[in-house]
Amino acid sequence: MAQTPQEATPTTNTQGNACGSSGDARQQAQQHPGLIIREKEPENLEFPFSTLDSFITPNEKFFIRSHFAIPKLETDSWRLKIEGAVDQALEINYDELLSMPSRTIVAMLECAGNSRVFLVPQANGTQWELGAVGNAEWTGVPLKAVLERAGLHPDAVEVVLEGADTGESKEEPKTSGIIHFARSLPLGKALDPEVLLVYRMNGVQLPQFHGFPVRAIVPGWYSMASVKWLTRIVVTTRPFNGYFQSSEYSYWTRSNELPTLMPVTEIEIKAAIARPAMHEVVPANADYRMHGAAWTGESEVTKVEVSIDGGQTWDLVVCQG
Ligand SMILES: Nc1nc2c(c(=O)[nH]1)N[C@H]1C(S)=C(S)[C@@H](COP(=O)(O)O)O[C@H]1N2
Ligand SMILES: [Mo]
Repeated sequence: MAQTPQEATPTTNTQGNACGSSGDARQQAQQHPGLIIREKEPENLEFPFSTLDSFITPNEKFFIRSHFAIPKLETDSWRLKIEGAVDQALEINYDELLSMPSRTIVAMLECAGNSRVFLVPQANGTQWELGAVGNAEWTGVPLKAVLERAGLHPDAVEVVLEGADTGESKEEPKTSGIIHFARSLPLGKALDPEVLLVYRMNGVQLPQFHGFPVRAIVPGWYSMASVKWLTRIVVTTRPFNGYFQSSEYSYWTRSNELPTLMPVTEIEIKAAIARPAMHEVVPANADYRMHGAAWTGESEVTKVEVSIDGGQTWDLVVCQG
């Protein structure tokens, strides 16, 4: 995530809407004092984007997006199953995963629903402002290495990543009972050496809310692809059309004049201003340093411009990172 220089004294305000509510909410605010609560059960918490002051987002400020209750897993009993169209189904334990060659990369996560609150007309779903996004350093084992260990069948087409978390939607679109969170990757993406099975985030053990003990990180894709609390990998010979890539995180398009439902994948180019924050009053006739961030999915940001006259003229922004 490229970002512009920061202001000297960034604010460290906002506990969001946590103030003055129930004991639960207070406990929540204490547990995540740096985040804005969007939903309490399950925890959906937003990074206050106006406090952006570093290229890497610290763990305690990293947004949390969960569909179901957070599963409580332990390293001792954790197993990762690899099955489906493979030569040898595998079950890997935590120590085995950690003993495999690892990689450390910086990758950003952005929720596909980030900035939803600004949509006109209003859209259903969590009303994220700018902060369902973050940048972290991740350490883990390439998914590719685990798939190669299992041996892919020649007719394999996709790799489904399944989380240990389960739940049910009783409202439309319903889920036909209890389901796991799961998403698939086409084989080409699954074999990208930067797609990792991650157990460390910003130099510490992966925090529970971010998928402890192991999650996938799929750089360049909206972060519904980065499955947390990963416990099962299924290699399929047909495209998967699970709930989280058909009823959710998908869009209608046309191919050969036929309407087709496509899963959401690559992150779109975007720039966001951290300061001035929304509704912030900027002093007249004084210097003011604006800052923010710009990012893309699988390409590079080459330049960022800013306009302070409603788009009539544009100035180049200094980028770092
Ligand atoms: N198992 C599981 N993985 C998941 C989710 C989930 O609900 N369950 N949410 C996804 C979505 S929509 C997002 S935006 C990211 C958020 O990751 P974070 O909470 O670490 O920021 O996790 C993804 N992985
Ligand atoms: Mo998301």
